[in-house]
Amino acid sequence: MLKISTDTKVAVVGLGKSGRSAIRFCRGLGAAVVLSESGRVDTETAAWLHGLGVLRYEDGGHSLDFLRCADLVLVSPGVPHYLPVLQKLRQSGVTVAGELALAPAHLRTPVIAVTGTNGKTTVTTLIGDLLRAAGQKVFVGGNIGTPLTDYLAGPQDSQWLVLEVSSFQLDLAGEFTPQIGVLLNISPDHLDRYRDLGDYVRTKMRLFTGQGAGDTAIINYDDERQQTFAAGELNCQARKLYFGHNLPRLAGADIVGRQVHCGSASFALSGSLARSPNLENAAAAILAARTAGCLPAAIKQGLADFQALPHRMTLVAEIAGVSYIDDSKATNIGAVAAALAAIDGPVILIGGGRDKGGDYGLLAESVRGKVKTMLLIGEAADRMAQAFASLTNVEMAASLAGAVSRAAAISRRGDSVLLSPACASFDMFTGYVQRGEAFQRYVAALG
Ligand code: UMA
Repeated sequence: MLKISTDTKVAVVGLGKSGRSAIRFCRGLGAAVVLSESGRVDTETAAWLHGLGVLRYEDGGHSLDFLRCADLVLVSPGVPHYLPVLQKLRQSGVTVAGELALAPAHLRTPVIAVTGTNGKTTVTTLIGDLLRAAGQKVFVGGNIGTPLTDYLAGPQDSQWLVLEVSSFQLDLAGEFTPQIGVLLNISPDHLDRYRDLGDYVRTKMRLFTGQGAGDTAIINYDDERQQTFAAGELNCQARKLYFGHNLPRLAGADIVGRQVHCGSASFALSGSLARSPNLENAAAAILAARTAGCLPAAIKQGLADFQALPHRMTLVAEIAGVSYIDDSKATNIGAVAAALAAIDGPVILIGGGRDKGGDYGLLAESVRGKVKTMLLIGEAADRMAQAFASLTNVEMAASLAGAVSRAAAISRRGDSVLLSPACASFDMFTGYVQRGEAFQRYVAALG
């Protein structure tokens, strides 16, 4: 078990949110800490490091000589775990881990961990809301934006820790084991980081592998990949519960129309939770909350109060009978397929951005007959144009602003203009939030 003490020499790799939090946590326990960062450390940051007692750092890259003085190399999620320097460190006996690996020794609160390709943030937030509605004290964190080590460094006074967990975090999770693990769905994503889809699927299933008989694995019954894995390779002792449609004699949350039946209780969903994929997300969250002991009445209250998160199928405006929808969070193919399935009527789709190595061909059936024009922006535009030119009318746009004004010019009453990019945003924006906000501004300017 990975335990930090005053005797531990830690090298933190990457100085983003996770790295900064890890430094605070390790220094708080009196460990000797150094930092390795691929970017530049400016004078203000150097002063911050110095103030925390981090007396040595390297920037502009990661070197073996610098890192091998550590007992533990603590790697930020955005740093690929297969970097040659990390592999060499492992070979020479240095422990290389991510923040989740610190949980077994340092965490005193039970964990509900949520992973999946899409819907993680919504489900993590919703589970937090449902537990709070049931009067529980909850800390919500992880990939959602507050690193686990922030919680570890504090009083740990919550009854439950609800963690959004990314595949990047699972790559180096060590013996991390949640009491309740929720796997929402798996579709191709991050194939610029994983060898192939199988590699990505195995990483996601890692959530369950250490679980014991007292733990619960919540699995998507409708997801064939999970079914196959659960029936075969998944070797865990946990109780398995399922969410999905028409569960045959399986314990879990059964979705029938807009209702979720869970044991003897039924939950009627409304608003944004009543439509796919949020319907499935809500079923997973209800099941997790019931497993954590929440009573149906409290769950119903939490569901009724839930506010949909921004940039996920958000209706921005209706102008001249055309709906403008911001789905900037759709950074992969599965999310775009779900978005298109949720819209009735013709769609003008704005897509593109930084390519993540996915197979756009998987969207062929979703696009055919539904997308009347595709407006492409960013680095992936050429690759996407090749994939879709035979299926729909494809046009290139120099910017998101240009794509919005072109969409307004060609749209007709009853159409939807959908920003659902299938790509990361980092070629043109700081993140999906900035991209979605820009879309909303351009749409407002049309009005
Ligand atoms: N860096 C290196 N070496 C490298 C690569 C990066 O030193 O080889 C440095 C960068 O220069 C930068 C730092 O590492 O200074 C960035 O670290 P990071 O990318 O791990 O980012 P953090 O700010 O620590 O944020 C991370 C998660 N980021 C990623 O997984 C890419 C955040 O998830 C998470 O909210 C945060 O920890 C708190 O837990 C974001 C994300 O995009 C939202 N996640 C992906 C997703 O949801 O698809 C997985």
